Amino acid sequence: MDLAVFGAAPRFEKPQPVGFPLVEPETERRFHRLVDEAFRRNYLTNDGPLVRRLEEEVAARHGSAHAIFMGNATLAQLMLMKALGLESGSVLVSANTFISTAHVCEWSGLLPIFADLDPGTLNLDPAEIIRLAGPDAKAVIPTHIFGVMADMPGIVRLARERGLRVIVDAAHAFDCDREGVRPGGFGVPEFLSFHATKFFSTFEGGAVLTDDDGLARAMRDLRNFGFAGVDDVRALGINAKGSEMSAAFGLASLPALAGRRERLRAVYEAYNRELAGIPGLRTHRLDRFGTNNHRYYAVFVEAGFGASRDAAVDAMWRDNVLVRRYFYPGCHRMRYYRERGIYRDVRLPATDRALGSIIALPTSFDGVDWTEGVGGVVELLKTIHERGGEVERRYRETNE
Ligand code: T4K
Repeated sequence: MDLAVFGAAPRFEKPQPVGFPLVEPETERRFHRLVDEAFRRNYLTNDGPLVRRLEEEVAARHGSAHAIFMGNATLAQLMLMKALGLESGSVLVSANTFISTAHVCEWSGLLPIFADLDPGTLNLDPAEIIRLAGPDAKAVIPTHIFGVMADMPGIVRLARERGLRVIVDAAHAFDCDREGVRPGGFGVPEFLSFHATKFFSTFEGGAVLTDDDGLARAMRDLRNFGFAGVDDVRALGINAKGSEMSAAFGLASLPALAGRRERLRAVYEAYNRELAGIPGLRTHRLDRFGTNNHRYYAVFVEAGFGASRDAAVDAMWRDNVLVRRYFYPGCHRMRYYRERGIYRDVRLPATDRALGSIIALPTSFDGVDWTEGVGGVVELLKTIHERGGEVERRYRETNE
């Protein structure tokens, strides 16, 4: 096959993003029924019955006492940090995470200290707690990247020894587990994201999972301006509520999750099988320590592939496969942080190595079925490898 980078027609007619929203026809029909119900009830937001039902379902699925639904995961993290009284000092954050994880620390008045990753999981390396936790450290925030859960037993033990709080970015980890333990099950609060492109979505949305009744209560007040009751404000809250429409979409999606899991697992296995023989392309294992929702799929472009990672990414975009380099270049190298003196000398070699070679591939496809989608992506990667020298030259010519 020829490549679009050499003038051929794109392999896919429609752009294929890594995270195309998952909306089955039956999900859409259920959503409309729930929205009709909400209109008839004339109750659209502020802790309504659909939000409450969603919270019960999400908590039960994860074996947590509470799920507190919010406008998105960023706000969920912010409310959680506020409820825990984290307002000054520093906090250890994995550099390999979405930028919001670090930004929320700054919004909360804490200084993020960026930690290196464990190459096997791409998650915060627990040994970094020993290296980086200074006297003003208050907390550590690991992220379960691509649903592979962090070494929670190791992290919780080291953090407790140093008097640090642990809160967890479980944005990718809905329905995932580590040796049977789900997010929220390690004795520390975790927050989920229900963004449109996630395994489970409420358009925008997120939730904190916790077994702590007091913490749950505090977050419910904080998300609603700090109201503890009618005309009774007891905390500096904000508006972090999720609406009944968002909850309706979540509830409508729940019955479809078993089917999604099956389909995404089939995609994961097909990629593993078909990419195995391509030299210089290493696949990221998602289910070594537990089950995964397989919403993400990642490969590493290494020596022997023939083209660089960025040349491969450029070629794939031209063929309408909108692969991403999640979470390149790492929070520590984002301009906002990098240009400040305190971050200039941060060295995280394992993070730089992983994020310099990673490509996240689509796991759902627009306008083609998944077998054809996976087949097309694999064919593209094979061709880019076979014509690696030319792909690299063309990339350099067009980017000089
Ligand atoms: N922690 C972690 C580890 C996270 O990954 C995230 C969010 C958070 C915390 C914070 O969660 P929230 O506060 O958002 O609940 C997207 C999402 O905006 C972000 O929510 C998500 N992580 C992140 C991994 O992905 P971008 O900048 O990559 O999104 P964008 O707009 O480039 O979209 C990705 C692709 O999906 C595009 O090719 C377009 C396509 N797309 C997107 C949407 C929204 C569609 O085809 N349809 C759509 O409706 O951040």
